[in-house]
Amino acid sequence: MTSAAAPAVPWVHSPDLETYLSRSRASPGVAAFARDLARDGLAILDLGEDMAALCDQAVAETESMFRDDKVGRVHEAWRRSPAVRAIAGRPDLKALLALAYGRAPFAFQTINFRRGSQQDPHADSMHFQSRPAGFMCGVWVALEDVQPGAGPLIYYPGSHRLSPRARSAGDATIDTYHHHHGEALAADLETHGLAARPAMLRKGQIAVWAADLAHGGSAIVDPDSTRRSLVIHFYFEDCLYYTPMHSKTDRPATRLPARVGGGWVWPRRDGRRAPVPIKAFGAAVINRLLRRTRAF
Ligand SMILES: O=C(O)CCC(=O)C(=O)O
Repeated sequence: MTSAAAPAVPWVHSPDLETYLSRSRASPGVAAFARDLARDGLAILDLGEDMAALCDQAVAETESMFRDDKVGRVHEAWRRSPAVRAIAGRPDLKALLALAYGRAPFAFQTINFRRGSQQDPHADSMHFQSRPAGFMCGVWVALEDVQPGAGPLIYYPGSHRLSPRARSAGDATIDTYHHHHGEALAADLETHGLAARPAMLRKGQIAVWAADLAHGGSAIVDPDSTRRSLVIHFYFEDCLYYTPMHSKTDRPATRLPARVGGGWVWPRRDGRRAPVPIKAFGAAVINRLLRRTRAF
């Protein structure tokens, strides 16, 4: 650990978690949440009545974005939906993540779903990495009660403790990256006998998952079902952010993440601003312009 204010390892992944929790005087609910996240790699929490009302508002504000049946997911709906923006910026959520990780979180991406994603098992750290490692997490928000036939989110408890997920492309090329890492993860899960568990959340509940946790979407059994949900990806401040798929072991492809709500968060290394390659800067600018001017 560098200091209590900026640990080099997220507290939820630290062997000193219990000492930290007693020192930080976390409420019993928050302490239980942090322990679940440490043990399983995913923890579920209820953020109360007003969260359920915000979920209804988010559904009302985003439903028309799915008018075209081919639209399965909507990126960055926070730009048009005040409720999505409000959920991603909730002070209680940010306080919870700050306590669990020991650094200040910021949301850098939102994705809305109307139906189950049926996505193959993957770990977010295959796409989003940080230095120090592990300062990234996903937050899944149930915008309605999850029904068993609607393709619930699934996760593999304990999989976040397997060998670290991809930190660089290694031998994979950009074209083979997903296949390569998807297969390696599936083999790892089988070797360790880890089984999938469905996350049956009620409207307004959230699931927070660790960057290395294997998760995905199960098969949709009821073809008429909806499974409205919101995924928010968080990084933590004072880190270097990079994309493993474009990185070599000694050369991280640094990212310039856009903060949900506006602005960028400059990557930092050893407490100082890190250089952002011109390509990443250009990509961030183009992305911002496109998101402003284009339908989702
Ligand atoms: O909601 C789901 O079914 C999976 C979402 C997911 O895996 C992700 O956004 O990383």
